[in-house]
Amino acid sequence: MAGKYNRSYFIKSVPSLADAPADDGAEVAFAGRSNAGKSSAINAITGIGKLARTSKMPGRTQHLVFFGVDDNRRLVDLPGYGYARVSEQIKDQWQRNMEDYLRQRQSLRGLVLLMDIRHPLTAYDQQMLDWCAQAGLAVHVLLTKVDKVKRGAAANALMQVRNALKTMAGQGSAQTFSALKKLGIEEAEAILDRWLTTNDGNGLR
Ligand SMILES: Nc1nc2c(ncn2[C@@H]2O[C@H](COP(=O)(O)OP(=O)(O)OP(=O)(O)O)[C@@H](O)[C@H]2O)c(=O)[nH]1
Ligand SMILES: [Mg+2]
Repeated sequence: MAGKYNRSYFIKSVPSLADAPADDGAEVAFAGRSNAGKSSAINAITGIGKLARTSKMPGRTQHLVFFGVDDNRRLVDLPGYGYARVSEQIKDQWQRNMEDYLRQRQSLRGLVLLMDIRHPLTAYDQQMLDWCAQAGLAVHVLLTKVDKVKRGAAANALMQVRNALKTMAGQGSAQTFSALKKLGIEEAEAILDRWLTTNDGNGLR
């Protein structure tokens, strides 16, 4: 059902986990290489065009950005990685931030991992998958910008990623996605719905 996320709102943008909102309720995070389309995907799924800031210039912000879906549920736009021109110091900081977040965040129900369909499974993507497997965290891969490739190439990339996910200990799934053409929104929403439904069976209305 469309429109479940359309009342989402900005909560806060923080440089590290210490400043994050209270760790209660349920949360889903969006991770991926800089420029993969994390912020665009959040905007497409919520249907709120300028909720998350998008940019043609990768690697600008290293903040974790929290959005409320309602009082108990959040979406998080994580810092992008793999941008060559950031310093080693920032890369180290990113690693610490991500590991802390994935290990410590109690309310985290699953990770949406975005990969540009033209360059899937980079070393950093693999590292994210490994961390999720170690943490027993569910992962759903969005192969973004599917509007940029031909049907056959899209199918190949999807197969390649699904094969990589099979080797993971945790649960993993994948789909193709386009924020631009609004492709794959309902499939992605269904995953969020499942993850964000709390233990008392209290789903989103
Ligand atoms: N063609 C096409 N372009 C897209 C799509 N999604 C995002 N983009 C473009 O890709 C660029 C990066 O998108 P963002 O959503 O800002 O990427 P991000 O992952 O949030 O990047 P960082 O915040 O730097 O980590 C922008 O120019 C978007 O317009 C898509 O589905 N199709
Ligand atoms: Mg972004």
